[in-house]
Amino acid sequence: MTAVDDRPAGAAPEIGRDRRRKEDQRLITGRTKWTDNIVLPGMLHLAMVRSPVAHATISNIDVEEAKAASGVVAVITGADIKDTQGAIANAWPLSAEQKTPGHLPMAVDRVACTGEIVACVVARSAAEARDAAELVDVDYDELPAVFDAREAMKDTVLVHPDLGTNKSDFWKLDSAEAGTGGNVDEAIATARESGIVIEREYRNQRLIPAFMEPRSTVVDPTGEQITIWTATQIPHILRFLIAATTGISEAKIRVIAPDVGGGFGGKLQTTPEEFITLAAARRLGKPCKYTETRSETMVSCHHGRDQWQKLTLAATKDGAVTGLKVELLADLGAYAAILGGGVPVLGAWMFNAIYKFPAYQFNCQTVYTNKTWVDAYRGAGRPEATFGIERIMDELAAEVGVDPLEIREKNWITHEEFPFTSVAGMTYDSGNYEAATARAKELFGYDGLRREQQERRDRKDPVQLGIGVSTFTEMCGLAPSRILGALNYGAGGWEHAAIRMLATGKVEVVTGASAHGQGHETAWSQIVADRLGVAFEDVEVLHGDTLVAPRGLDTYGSRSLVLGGEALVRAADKVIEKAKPIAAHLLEANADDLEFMAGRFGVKGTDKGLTLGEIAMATWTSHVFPEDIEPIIDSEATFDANTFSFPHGTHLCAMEVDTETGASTMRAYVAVDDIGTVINPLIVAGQEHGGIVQGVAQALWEEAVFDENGTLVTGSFVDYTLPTAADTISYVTDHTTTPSTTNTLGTKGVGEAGTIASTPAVVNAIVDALRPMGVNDIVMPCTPERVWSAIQTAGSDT
Ligand code: MCN
Repeated sequence: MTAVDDRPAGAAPEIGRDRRRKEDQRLITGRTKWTDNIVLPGMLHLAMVRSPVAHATISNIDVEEAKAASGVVAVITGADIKDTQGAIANAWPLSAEQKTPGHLPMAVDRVACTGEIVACVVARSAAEARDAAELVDVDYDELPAVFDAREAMKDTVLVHPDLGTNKSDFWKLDSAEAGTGGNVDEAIATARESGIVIEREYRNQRLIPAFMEPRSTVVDPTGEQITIWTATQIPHILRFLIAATTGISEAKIRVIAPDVGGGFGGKLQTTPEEFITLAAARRLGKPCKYTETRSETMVSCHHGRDQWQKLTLAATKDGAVTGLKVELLADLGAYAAILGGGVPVLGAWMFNAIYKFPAYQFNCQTVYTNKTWVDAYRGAGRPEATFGIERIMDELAAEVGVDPLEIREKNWITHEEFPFTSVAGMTYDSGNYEAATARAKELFGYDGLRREQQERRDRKDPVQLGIGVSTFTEMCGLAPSRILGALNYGAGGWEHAAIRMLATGKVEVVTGASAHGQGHETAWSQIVADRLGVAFEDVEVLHGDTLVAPRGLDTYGSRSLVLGGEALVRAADKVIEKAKPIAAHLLEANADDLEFMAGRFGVKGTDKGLTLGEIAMATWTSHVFPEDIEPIIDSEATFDANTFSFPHGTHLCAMEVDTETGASTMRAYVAVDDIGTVINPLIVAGQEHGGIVQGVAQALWEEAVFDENGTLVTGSFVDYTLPTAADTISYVTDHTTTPSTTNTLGTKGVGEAGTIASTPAVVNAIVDALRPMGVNDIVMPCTPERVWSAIQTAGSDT
């Protein structure tokens, strides 16, 4: 972790400076408005009644006993709010043919997974609501259910009988058909004859987002506007989808995301709970609050990943890849969530990763099962793809008998080849994989660790050392509207910023991004401070309230800096542009004789000048301006990029694996990411460390497990192994800098990089440790039991 820069306030430049986050004081002390802290006069509380069964029709709901319970004001069933509750929208169907089941926030007559809401109790206190929820008596007529995606493909048991199939959609990208490369089947056939073909099946297990603050919603239906406070990543998109599915005028809805305690994709959703709280508040005419318990989060927040991957890699005998075929089966769970099938399809442009494969085919089948629905979880589609390709590249290296880094170098796009259009048809603007890898090797002490590995092998040390390599690139800055439009996505990909110059010289920045832990207030202040030449401390950043920041598309897909940051730069430039004629007028100078430096317009060749603050004050006071000058210098800008930004990096991991017990311990982890210009290295380090641990957790610990009845076995932190600080080591992070050409700051996103790269780095390290024993795969999470079993199986095979 970098040291904190304690240069004096106002010292330029701000960009590239380690700034402690402005928002940390209130976040860490909890002295802020989390949604659950909001208390309104006469506010009522909701508790949800959730289905304990995975698939059933509801024959009766008896609410009488609950209604009579202490403090209860109402018990609401799906039938009561059938026409007013809105709907959970799927904004990203893969194609017009996608089979999408209707998804009401509260089930009316059938449930398709455990945890689905069938009724809610509204009471004067949360405790009374919860107690009474136990008294709601629901008769479920159980239906057959299917929990395994491969089994669901057979359509023997239907998740949604009305759809007639469990198959949601199929999506294909073929380089020969797209004209971006050769025919993959031919490449595989040729390799079978004279080269190498590696076929592998990988499982990307289901994960559960585990943010610190459980989801919570408060709705105040009184007054002209309905106000909704909610712990969400997407206040703007939520407002739009509530309006679109309930018929309430968008102008009558104000959504506020107060400080939000993490999301990791889990709050990139329009949740049933939000819609139900809204419906209850409107029905009763009173403010209503709902805050979930952690167990409810586990079963009802959408889950992530859950893919079965089949990869076929064709190569020459010396390891030059000639083709890659990917066949994905993605488990959507019971419903198509907001991004739903769109998430696995992002893999179409990611499986080819940093490599120049001559032929490529990506096939993605999405399928419904009777489990919690699946959607974006940090990295969304890109970690899954990176896992598959980085695992199989290691297998190729083993087959050829060379170092895993050598096989990557043989196949990657060289620095001179940028800009490079990949075999998947995506043009990467910039990158330098050689530089990032060289730096990672140096920090890691690669050659020394390889020597130690050999020594341990030679002396048959029961604790073997494995070295895991993972290179990656990702497409972030989700996403250019033109690309999203081509992919059937139901929203644009621009971002908005406004800058208000206040009379006192302070600067108010309004951003459409909606941070929930990423430190935008700090980074945005740094950008504005540099661009306008004002003090970092004088910039206030407002966000997450559709009344204050009416334009925005929120925070996900590591989009906020590359899009929102660039919008901010453009708004700042407009402020300067608007201020110039005012400065000329006030200074009685010709505008052409003015130069803007460090926040001040100076008349060239004189010491006369005015700061932006002084100009803002002049626009506030009764100064009279000529008619052709608008007496205000506030500005706004919207930015929509031409393409994604493509961060990349090389992650190296050393794992010590006890071959007698199967226990794996991390010894070292180095991440060198190239994210272009770094605005705040301290924030970036935090993003990388947090991201890496999430990926490591997928490799080693986390997995959502359902039993044969569709009950979530890992429904609490007792069974779902979320790592703590005690389970991690301190990762070494560093950067190389190849500026992005997609925005003037030259930045690329970092919010997901660590998660994308780290999972294969860890698994590759464990497999690398055990490869001499005949192990070439371990299913995630690589628990000691699984590692031990893999060793035993390999031993009995040889
Ligand atoms: N940054 C920087 N220089 C760069 C790139 C980024 O200084 N070259 C800074 C940015 O200014 C910003 C932060 O790093 O403060 C992350 O920026 P960016 O990569 O644009 O990502 P977003 O702000 O759009 O955040 C989304 C991303 C995602 S998709 C998930 S998931 C995620 C993540 O951010 N969830 C998080 N990081 C998280 N961090 C916290 N604490 N909590 C979450 O829920």
